[in-house]
Amino acid sequence: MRPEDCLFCKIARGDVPASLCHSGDEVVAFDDVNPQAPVHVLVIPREHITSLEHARDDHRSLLGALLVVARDVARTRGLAESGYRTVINIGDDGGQSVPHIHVHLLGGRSLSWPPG
Ligand code: DGP
Repeated sequence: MRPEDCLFCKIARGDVPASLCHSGDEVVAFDDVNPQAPVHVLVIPREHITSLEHARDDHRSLLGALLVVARDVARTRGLAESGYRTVINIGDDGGQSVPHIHVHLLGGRSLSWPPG
């Protein structure tokens, strides 16, 4: 998919509205439109990477940055003590529906395990 056609690239560029909670040089975070928990934030790179499976070895630092932003948003939303979950869905069996890598940050309630 071309970045011009990608929904999350459009959100990162500001072409599609979203409730942003982080907007950095490399990483953007925003509330999920269909929240599965009281806090449900998506953390994405500005660079279009289709999925973790499409990430290159030299994306190592950027992939780490996604988790650091997720942690910081979790702290800002008051989840540090209660706990939270980060999830990356990959491909069809992983349940990925938007082909732009994203970390789900979920919290604010007790989350069951294992996932379905
Ligand atoms: P996944 O299934 O892992 O690819 O998660 C995609 C998530 O993206 C899903 O939880 C719903 C969310 N989502 C889809 N479209 C939009 C949108 O236009 N805006 C926002 N904020 N979230 C979206």
